[in-house]
Amino acid sequence: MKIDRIPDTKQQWFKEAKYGLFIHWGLYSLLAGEYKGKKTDHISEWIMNSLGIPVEEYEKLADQFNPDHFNADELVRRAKEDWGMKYIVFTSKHHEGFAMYHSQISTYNVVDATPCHRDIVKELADACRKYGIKFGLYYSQAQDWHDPNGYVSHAMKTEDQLQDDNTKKDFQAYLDNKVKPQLREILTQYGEICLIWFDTPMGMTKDQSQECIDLVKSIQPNCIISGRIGNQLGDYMTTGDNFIPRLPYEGDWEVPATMNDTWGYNKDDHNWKDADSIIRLLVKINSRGGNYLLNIGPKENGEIPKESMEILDKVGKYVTENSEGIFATEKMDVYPYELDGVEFTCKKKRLYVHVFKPMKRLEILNCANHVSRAYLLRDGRDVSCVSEISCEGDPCVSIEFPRDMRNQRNYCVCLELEEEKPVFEPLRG
Ligand code: FHN
Repeated sequence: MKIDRIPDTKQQWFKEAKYGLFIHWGLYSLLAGEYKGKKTDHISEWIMNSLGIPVEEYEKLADQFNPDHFNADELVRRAKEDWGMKYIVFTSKHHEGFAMYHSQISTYNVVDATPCHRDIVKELADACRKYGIKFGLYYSQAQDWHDPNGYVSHAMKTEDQLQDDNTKKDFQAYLDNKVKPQLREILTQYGEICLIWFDTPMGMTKDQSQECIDLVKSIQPNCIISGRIGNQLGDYMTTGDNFIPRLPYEGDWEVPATMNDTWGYNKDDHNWKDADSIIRLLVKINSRGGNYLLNIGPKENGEIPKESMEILDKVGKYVTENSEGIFATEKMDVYPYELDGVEFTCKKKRLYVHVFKPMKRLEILNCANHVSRAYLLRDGRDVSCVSEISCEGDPCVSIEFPRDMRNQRNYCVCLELEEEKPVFEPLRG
């Protein structure tokens, strides 16, 4: 499909944000990937769909939702102060159709249908305001497995069956009677909402996507619309899950990503990425101009899995120590090359060299810049760096890493450039 416009959020905060926290939490978290002895092999928040749990049975899960370990204030504080994140996106309603806030449209919500009677969106919104971090909401606008007219995707079924199921529905009625009123609620009850993270547009027409956008903007004009509103109408491009675009991308974009293989909590998913890989992914995405929205899936009691906390703590250390080389960086014009153990970011007259493996020396071939000063972002210590012509006759910037850093990984060197931006020239050969 041809892309005929460059998505632009027109929101400076999003362009500078680079790193955010996604939270998938709902009734599916109670099941943690297993229902009546059957385990799902699909992402756990899809368990209702993938194990074919009837609506009347699934609804009853609400009776058990009582997350006495959930502490929105502490979670948000950690996201902001320890993990260095700039925005949070929370699932106000996922495909299961259950509202994690106090909705007047349907009693199938966390305040009216559960014993805890807590408005989770409000708790998070208040904490975000307190700590000064942007707050956005995920809302599943097309799929709703609880509403008779919401779309259902059957991952296990054939395309024909899928068409059949959904074409019998009055999707417009669902849009008018549930989606739009609920969007109005989440946009009027919780103060500023920085973005609505729409998802899986499925068969939505262009007009239907536009109706949702118009409604959002009529209430909060600065609220950003995710790419998954469909029909290429989003304010930014949302990549595939865990997918980094292979080609340079001009507009604003974001990669939604997991730390293991699921979004909602799954007690059997132990396939955690290590913190080093996540740090590298973050910087790689930032280098190419994108934001990294990294997910956690709280347990039924609200506890955050300790594996995700450990990863976020380690990544947070890198992010806070090297924040200058991450936040508000600009897209690199070129991806110099796939260098083993190194990524680059840049900002105005600075090139940041992120080092992810032990190194003595680095030759940045093709780089024709003149470096006036090089130093470690971590502590401001000077690093030896020269701009030269390599013995083959090509432009090159060479860095000698300080002796005590040569066995270390995960640090960043800032190169102050005489030129306005990084200049990479083809090798002359
Ligand atoms: O189906 C959803 C999935 O559950 C999850 O919310 C992800 C996050 O990007 N979005 C959809 C799949 O792409």
